[in-house]
Amino acid sequence: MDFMTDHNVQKYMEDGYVVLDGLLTSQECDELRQRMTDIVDRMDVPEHCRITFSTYHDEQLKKQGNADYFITSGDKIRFFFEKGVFDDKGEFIVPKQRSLNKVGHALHAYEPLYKKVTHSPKVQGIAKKLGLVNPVILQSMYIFKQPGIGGEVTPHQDATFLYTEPLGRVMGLWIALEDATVNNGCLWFIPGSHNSGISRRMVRTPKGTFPLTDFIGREQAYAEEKFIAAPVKKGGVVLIHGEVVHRSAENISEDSRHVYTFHIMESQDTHWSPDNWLQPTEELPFPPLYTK
Ligand SMILES: O=C(O)CCC(=O)C(=O)O
Repeated sequence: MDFMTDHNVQKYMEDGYVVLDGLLTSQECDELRQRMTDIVDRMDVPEHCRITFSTYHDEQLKKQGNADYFITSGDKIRFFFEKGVFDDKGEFIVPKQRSLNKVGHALHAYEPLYKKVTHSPKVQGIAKKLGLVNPVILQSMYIFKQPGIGGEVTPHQDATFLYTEPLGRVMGLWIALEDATVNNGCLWFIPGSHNSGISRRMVRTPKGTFPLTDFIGREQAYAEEKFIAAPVKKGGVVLIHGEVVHRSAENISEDSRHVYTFHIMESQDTHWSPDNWLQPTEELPFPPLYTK
Protein backbone atom coordinates (compact mmCIF):
# COMPACT_ATOMS: atom_id res chain seq x y z
CA MET A 1 0.00 0.00 0.00
CA ASP A 2 1.13 3.54 -0.71
CA PHE A 3 2.49 5.50 2.25
CA MET A 4 0.07 8.28 1.26
CA THR A 5 -3.52 7.07 0.90
CA ASP A 6 -6.31 8.38 -1.35
CA HIS A 7 -7.91 9.80 1.79
CA ASN A 8 -4.70 11.72 2.57
CA VAL A 9 -4.66 13.12 -0.97
CA GLN A 10 -8.26 14.25 -0.60
CA LYS A 11 -7.48 15.98 2.74
CA TYR A 12 -4.49 17.73 1.18
CA MET A 13 -6.59 18.96 -1.75
CA GLU A 14 -9.38 20.17 0.52
CA ASP A 15 -7.41 21.72 3.37
CA GLY A 16 -4.10 22.64 1.75
CA TYR A 17 -2.17 20.50 4.22
CA VAL A 18 -2.16 17.01 5.65
CA VAL A 19 -0.26 15.25 8.45
CA LEU A 20 1.17 11.80 7.69
CA ASP A 21 2.60 9.73 10.52
CA GLY A 22 5.70 7.57 10.29
CA LEU A 23 7.71 8.97 7.39
CA LEU A 24 10.87 8.35 9.44
CA THR A 25 11.69 5.97 12.26
CA SER A 26 12.71 7.36 15.63
CA GLN A 27 16.27 6.21 14.93
CA GLU A 28 16.37 8.03 11.58
CA CYS A 29 15.21 11.21 13.34
CA ASP A 30 17.94 10.81 15.96
CA GLU A 31 20.59 10.32 13.28
CA LEU A 32 19.55 13.53 11.52
CA ARG A 33 19.59 15.39 14.83
CA GLN A 34 23.01 14.01 15.75
CA ARG A 35 24.40 15.08 12.39
CA MET A 36 23.06 18.59 12.96
CA THR A 37 24.66 18.67 16.42
CA ASP A 38 28.01 17.90 14.76
CA ILE A 39 27.49 20.56 12.07
CA VAL A 40 26.68 23.18 14.73
CA ASP A 41 29.68 22.15 16.83
CA ARG A 42 31.91 22.92 13.86
CA MET A 43 30.12 26.05 12.63
CA ASP A 44 32.19 29.12 12.13
CA VAL A 45 30.17 32.20 11.26
CA PRO A 46 31.92 35.51 10.58
CA GLU A 47 30.71 38.35 12.82
CA HIS A 48 29.21 40.34 9.93
CA CYS A 49 27.11 37.29 8.98
CA ARG A 50 25.50 36.77 12.37
CA ILE A 51 21.91 37.28 11.31
CA THR A 52 19.15 37.15 13.89
CA PHE A 53 15.60 36.38 12.92
CA SER A 54 12.65 38.02 14.60
CA THR A 55 10.48 35.62 12.64
CA TYR A 56 11.38 33.10 9.98
CA HIS A 57 10.66 35.46 7.14
CA ASP A 58 11.30 38.78 8.79
CA GLU A 59 15.02 38.68 8.19
CA GLN A 60 16.90 41.52 9.69
CA LEU A 61 18.61 42.36 6.50
CA LYS A 62 19.47 45.93 7.15
CA LYS A 63 23.22 45.42 6.99
CA GLN A 64 24.69 44.64 3.58
CA GLY A 65 26.77 41.74 4.98
CA ASN A 66 23.70 40.10 6.52
CA ALA A 67 21.66 40.59 3.37
CA ASP A 68 24.37 39.06 1.16
CA TYR A 69 24.79 36.13 3.55
CA PHE A 70 21.06 35.40 3.27
CA ILE A 71 20.51 35.96 -0.44
CA THR A 72 23.47 33.81 -1.48
CA SER A 73 22.55 30.94 0.88
CA GLY A 74 20.43 28.96 -1.62
CA ASP A 75 23.31 26.72 -2.63
CA LYS A 76 25.09 26.68 0.73
CA ILE A 77 24.74 25.54 4.31
CA ARG A 78 24.44 28.66 6.41
CA PHE A 79 23.42 29.61 9.94
CA PHE A 80 20.66 31.98 11.07
CA PHE A 81 20.25 32.88 14.72
CA GLU A 82 17.56 33.69 17.26
CA LYS A 83 17.37 37.19 18.70
CA GLY A 84 19.40 38.06 21.77
CA VAL A 85 22.00 35.31 21.43
CA PHE A 86 24.99 37.65 20.83
CA ASP A 87 26.46 40.46 22.93
CA ASP A 88 27.42 43.80 21.30
CA LYS A 89 30.75 42.33 20.23
CA GLY A 90 29.02 39.46 18.40
CA GLU A 91 30.07 36.87 21.00
CA PHE A 92 27.63 34.13 21.98
CA ILE A 93 25.81 34.70 25.25
CA VAL A 94 23.97 31.37 25.08
CA PRO A 95 25.43 27.93 24.27
CA LYS A 96 26.01 27.59 20.51
CA GLN A 97 23.66 24.61 20.27
CA ARG A 98 20.85 26.76 21.71
CA SER A 99 21.48 29.83 19.56
CA LEU A 100 20.15 28.92 16.14
CA ASN A 101 16.82 29.63 14.52
CA LYS A 102 17.62 27.62 11.41
CA VAL A 103 20.27 26.24 9.07
CA GLY A 104 19.65 26.50 5.31
CA HIS A 105 19.23 26.23 2.41
CA ALA A 106 21.04 23.32 0.72
CA LEU A 107 21.23 20.49 3.24
CA HIS A 108 19.42 18.34 0.67
CA ALA A 109 22.35 18.68 -1.71
CA TYR A 110 25.44 18.61 0.47
CA GLU A 111 24.61 16.55 3.56
CA PRO A 112 24.34 12.84 2.65
CA LEU A 113 21.88 11.89 5.43
CA TYR A 114 19.56 14.76 4.56
CA LYS A 115 19.93 14.03 0.86
CA LYS A 116 18.94 10.40 1.46
CA VAL A 117 15.76 11.37 3.33
CA THR A 118 14.86 13.98 0.71
CA HIS A 119 15.08 11.44 -2.13
CA SER A 120 13.72 8.50 -0.12
CA PRO A 121 11.22 6.10 -1.72
CA LYS A 122 8.48 7.34 0.65
CA VAL A 123 9.03 10.97 -0.34
CA GLN A 124 9.15 10.05 -4.04
CA GLY A 125 5.98 8.01 -3.49
CA ILE A 126 4.19 11.05 -2.03
CA ALA A 127 5.13 13.13 -5.07
CA LYS A 128 4.00 10.38 -7.45
CA LYS A 129 0.74 9.92 -5.56
CA LEU A 130 0.09 13.64 -6.04
CA GLY A 131 0.73 13.22 -9.76
CA LEU A 132 3.96 15.25 -9.93
CA VAL A 133 5.72 14.52 -13.20
CA ASN A 134 9.06 16.26 -12.83
CA PRO A 135 9.43 17.60 -9.29
CA VAL A 136 12.63 19.40 -8.31
CA ILE A 137 13.97 20.38 -4.90
CA LEU A 138 14.10 24.10 -4.28
CA GLN A 139 15.55 24.47 -0.80
CA SER A 140 15.88 22.79 2.58
CA MET A 141 16.11 23.96 6.18
CA TYR A 142 16.67 22.60 9.64
CA ILE A 143 14.51 24.60 12.04
CA PHE A 144 15.27 24.41 15.77
CA LYS A 145 12.46 26.27 17.59
CA GLN A 146 14.67 26.44 20.65
CA PRO A 147 13.14 25.93 24.11
CA GLY A 148 12.21 29.24 25.72
CA ILE A 149 13.51 31.47 22.90
CA GLY A 150 12.26 29.87 19.64
CA GLY A 151 10.47 32.82 18.02
CA GLU A 152 7.02 32.83 16.45
CA VAL A 153 6.57 32.51 12.70
CA THR A 154 3.89 34.94 11.65
CA PRO A 155 1.08 33.91 9.26
CA HIS A 156 2.33 33.54 5.70
CA GLN A 157 2.05 31.59 2.47
CA ASP A 158 5.18 29.92 1.15
CA ALA A 159 4.43 31.09 -2.41
CA THR A 160 5.11 34.63 -1.16
CA PHE A 161 8.77 33.61 -1.13
CA LEU A 162 8.74 30.81 -3.70
CA TYR A 163 6.60 32.27 -6.46
CA THR A 164 5.69 30.40 -9.63
CA GLU A 165 3.46 30.92 -12.62
CA PRO A 166 1.00 29.34 -12.47
CA LEU A 167 0.62 29.12 -8.69
CA GLY A 168 -0.07 25.76 -7.07
CA ARG A 169 3.26 24.16 -8.04
CA VAL A 170 5.14 24.32 -4.73
CA MET A 171 4.78 22.04 -1.72
CA GLY A 172 6.67 21.97 1.58
CA LEU A 173 7.45 18.74 3.42
CA TRP A 174 7.93 19.48 7.12
CA ILE A 175 9.34 16.51 9.02
CA ALA A 176 9.15 16.45 12.81
CA LEU A 177 12.40 15.14 14.28
CA GLU A 178 10.83 15.45 17.73
CA ASP A 179 7.17 15.58 18.74
CA ALA A 180 5.75 18.94 17.60
CA THR A 181 3.01 19.98 20.02
CA VAL A 182 0.85 22.99 20.80
CA ASN A 183 3.23 23.68 23.71
CA ASN A 184 6.50 23.65 21.81
CA GLY A 185 5.36 25.51 18.68
CA CYS A 186 3.72 23.17 16.16
CA LEU A 187 2.27 24.54 12.91
CA TRP A 188 -1.22 26.05 12.71
CA PHE A 189 -3.19 26.28 9.44
CA ILE A 190 -6.25 27.97 7.98
CA PRO A 191 -7.81 24.99 6.19
CA GLY A 192 -8.87 25.78 2.63
CA SER A 193 -6.93 29.05 2.49
CA HIS A 194 -4.83 27.72 -0.42
CA ASN A 195 -7.66 28.48 -2.81
CA SER A 196 -7.51 32.27 -2.71
CA GLY A 197 -4.18 33.16 -4.35
CA ILE A 198 -1.46 35.05 -2.49
CA SER A 199 -1.54 38.45 -0.88
CA ARG A 200 2.12 39.44 -1.10
CA ARG A 201 5.35 38.58 -2.83
CA MET A 202 8.96 38.94 -1.79
CA VAL A 203 11.00 40.11 -4.78
CA ARG A 204 14.61 40.92 -5.50
CA THR A 205 15.19 44.62 -5.99
CA PRO A 206 17.10 45.86 -9.08
CA LYS A 207 20.81 44.91 -9.16
CA GLY A 208 23.05 47.37 -7.36
CA THR A 209 20.29 48.67 -5.05
CA PHE A 210 19.74 48.08 -1.35
CA PRO A 211 17.91 46.47 0.41
CA LEU A 212 18.26 43.39 -1.75
CA THR A 213 14.62 42.30 -1.37
CA ASP A 214 11.29 44.00 -0.94
CA PHE A 215 7.62 43.06 -0.66
CA ILE A 216 4.83 43.70 -3.15
CA GLY A 217 1.43 43.65 -1.43
CA ARG A 218 0.76 43.01 2.24
CA GLU A 219 0.03 40.00 4.38
CA GLN A 220 -3.62 40.08 5.37
CA ALA A 221 -4.80 40.08 8.96
CA TYR A 222 -6.26 36.65 9.75
CA ALA A 223 -8.76 35.94 12.52
CA GLU A 224 -7.08 33.91 15.26
CA GLU A 225 -9.95 31.44 15.50
CA LYS A 226 -9.52 30.35 11.87
CA PHE A 227 -6.23 28.60 12.65
CA ILE A 228 -6.24 24.87 13.47
CA ALA A 229 -3.26 23.29 15.24
CA ALA A 230 -1.41 20.48 13.47
CA PRO A 231 0.57 18.54 16.09
CA VAL A 232 2.88 15.88 14.64
CA LYS A 233 4.57 12.91 16.24
CA LYS A 234 8.32 12.44 15.89
CA GLY A 235 8.95 11.00 12.40
CA GLY A 236 5.71 12.37 10.93
CA VAL A 237 5.52 14.80 8.04
CA VAL A 238 3.19 17.68 7.20
CA LEU A 239 2.59 18.39 3.51
CA ILE A 240 2.14 22.13 3.04
CA HIS A 241 0.55 23.56 -0.10
CA GLY A 242 2.44 26.65 -1.33
CA GLU A 243 -0.58 28.90 -0.88
CA VAL A 244 -2.02 27.68 2.43
CA VAL A 245 -1.83 30.24 5.25
CA HIS A 246 0.11 28.91 8.23
CA ARG A 247 2.05 30.04 11.25
CA SER A 248 3.75 28.73 14.39
CA ALA A 249 3.79 30.18 17.88
CA GLU A 250 6.78 30.97 20.10
CA ASN A 251 8.20 28.02 21.94
CA ILE A 252 7.78 28.88 25.59
CA SER A 253 8.15 25.27 26.71
CA GLU A 254 11.29 23.53 27.92
CA ASP A 255 11.39 21.21 24.90
CA SER A 256 12.96 21.92 21.55
CA ARG A 257 11.02 21.23 18.36
CA HIS A 258 13.51 20.30 15.68
CA VAL A 259 12.31 19.78 12.12
CA TYR A 260 13.85 19.09 8.74
CA THR A 261 11.86 20.76 5.99
CA PHE A 262 12.26 21.14 2.25
CA HIS A 263 10.24 22.46 -0.67
CA ILE A 264 9.60 20.80 -3.98
CA MET A 265 8.15 22.22 -7.18
CA GLU A 266 6.50 20.57 -10.17
CA SER A 267 8.84 21.90 -12.84
CA GLN A 268 6.83 20.71 -15.84
CA ASP A 269 5.08 23.70 -17.46
CA THR A 270 6.06 25.94 -14.55
CA HIS A 271 7.84 29.29 -14.70
CA TRP A 272 10.12 29.93 -11.71
CA SER A 273 10.18 33.65 -11.10
CA PRO A 274 13.59 35.31 -11.64
CA ASP A 275 12.44 37.82 -9.00
CA ASN A 276 12.42 35.21 -6.24
CA TRP A 277 15.20 35.60 -3.67
CA LEU A 278 16.15 31.95 -4.26
CA GLN A 279 17.68 31.16 -7.65
CA PRO A 280 19.20 28.00 -9.07
CA THR A 281 22.94 28.43 -9.59
CA GLU A 282 25.60 26.83 -11.74
CA GLU A 283 26.88 25.18 -8.58
CA LEU A 284 23.43 23.89 -7.67
CA PRO A 285 20.65 23.76 -10.25
CA PHE A 286 17.38 22.60 -8.61
CA PRO A 287 17.93 18.81 -8.38
CA PRO A 288 15.25 16.43 -9.68
CA LEU A 289 13.45 14.58 -6.87
CA TYR A 290 13.14 11.29 -8.74
CA THR A 291 16.82 10.35 -8.38
CA LYS A 292 18.80 8.83 -5.52
O1 LIG B 1 8.86 25.56 11.50
C1 LIG B 1 8.16 26.56 11.70
O2 LIG B 1 7.89 26.95 12.83
C2 LIG B 1 7.59 27.32 10.55
C3 LIG B 1 8.01 26.83 9.22
C4 LIG B 1 7.25 27.44 8.11
O3 LIG B 1 6.26 28.08 8.28
C5 LIG B 1 7.70 27.26 6.74
O4 LIG B 1 8.72 26.61 6.52
O5 LIG B 1 7.03 27.79 5.83
